[in-house]
Amino acid sequence: MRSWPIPEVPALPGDGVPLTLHDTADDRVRPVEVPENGGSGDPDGDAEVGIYVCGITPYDSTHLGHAATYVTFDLVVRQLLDNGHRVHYVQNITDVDDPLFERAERDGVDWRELGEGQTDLFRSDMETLSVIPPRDYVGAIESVDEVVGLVSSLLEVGAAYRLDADEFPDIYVDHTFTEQFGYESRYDADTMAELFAERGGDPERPGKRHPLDALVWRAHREGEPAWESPFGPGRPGWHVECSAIATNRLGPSFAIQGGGSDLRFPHHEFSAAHAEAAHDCDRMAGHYVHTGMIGLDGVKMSKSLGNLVFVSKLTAAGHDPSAIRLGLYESHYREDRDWSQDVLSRAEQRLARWREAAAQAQSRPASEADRLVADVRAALADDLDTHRVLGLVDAWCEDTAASGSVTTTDTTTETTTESAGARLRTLCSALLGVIL
Ligand code: 5CA
Ligand code: ZN
Repeated sequence: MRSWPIPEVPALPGDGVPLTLHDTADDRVRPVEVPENGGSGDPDGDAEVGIYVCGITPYDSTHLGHAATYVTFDLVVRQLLDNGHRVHYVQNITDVDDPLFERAERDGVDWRELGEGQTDLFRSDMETLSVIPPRDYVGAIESVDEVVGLVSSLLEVGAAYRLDADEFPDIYVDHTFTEQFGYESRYDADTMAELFAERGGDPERPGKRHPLDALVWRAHREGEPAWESPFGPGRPGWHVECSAIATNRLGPSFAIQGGGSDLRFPHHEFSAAHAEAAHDCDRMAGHYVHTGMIGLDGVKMSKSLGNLVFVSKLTAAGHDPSAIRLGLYESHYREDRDWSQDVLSRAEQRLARWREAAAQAQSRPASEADRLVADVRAALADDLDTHRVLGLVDAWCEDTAASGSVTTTDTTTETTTESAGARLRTLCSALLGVIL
């Protein structure tokens, strides 16, 4: 599926700082594993850093929670590019799923049209926010064959089984097939059982080997879309969609699997387990990275409460996309955090101050920004510490404002294309996606 245009990402002089990120599975911050020749431009593609981020289910897009998650992984991509790595970024669109059908039914629209329209809106919001697009942007509809292939492999190795006795011969995966099941989320059995039931699982379904086994192929029901397969007409389960799309493009194991913390369990646990069972590998992703949930004025932003703030509404009202980014950078990406009018106002004031400082520093040598560039790189490399980044740039801008009236005696700066102001703009654009 087409994604959206690539924003301009200027090259920042100097050396990048290797990225460390928190991994949910190990519960610690550690270096992102990069293939040995990751920066060598090896044309066979082996040397790329593989990233898979779970994409939207296309309705109610793009709210600030979605934006926060995709902007976070955009920082990851920018940071890896700054280190000279080649990145293979893959993202899906869950354009076949129950919540989408339910919303289409409620609104009296066709589910395909709803999905396409909302995916279009998402693309334009990502473009507005200067988010670097995935190289592969893949819908569930267009990857049904891939899921069929993976389900076939799961049946072949004996990990999957069908409910033969049932009216609907759905296919499930025995979650005990891989010994490492549970390593990704690290939840105990009770928590897993609770979250599985809460987040789309069907523990009570008769005929399953274990309550926790997850559906990978849902046999056709009247009124539901279906595709042909060797195991009869039906449609893909949710978790296996991401296993198939990710591993078919990035291989059985790759650097980063990302998404919001609501996907820590069951979604990422099962996506990994299905892939590991089919490919006989120990660990699908080197890092499982999860963003905190965005709330609105103290209440979790949720589709059911309808307390959603949409990117497109904010930008239509004249709010600058760079201010939206700065608002999201106020707190650490792993924290559950609030969006509010105050956050946006503070971000708009900050953006204005940074722009003013960039203009004032136009007549100063670029070397005056060297320290700032190094410090910002280090803060981002430290598990994306955007809060620290804002403090660093704020302080630099304050210093610039305080000494703004002093005119430089260095006449060469007048003719240099790179001034401290230009360097600040390059820094913000390249690493933060913020346009000054
Ligand atoms: N299609 C699936 C993933 S395969 C899905 O979860 N879709 S979604 O539309 O519900 O969410 C898209 C992404 O935004 C997911 O990574 C999800 O974790 C993240 N997300 C959803 N709500 C929030 C929120 N309030 N705050 C932060 N991230 C959120
Ligand atoms: Zn997913």
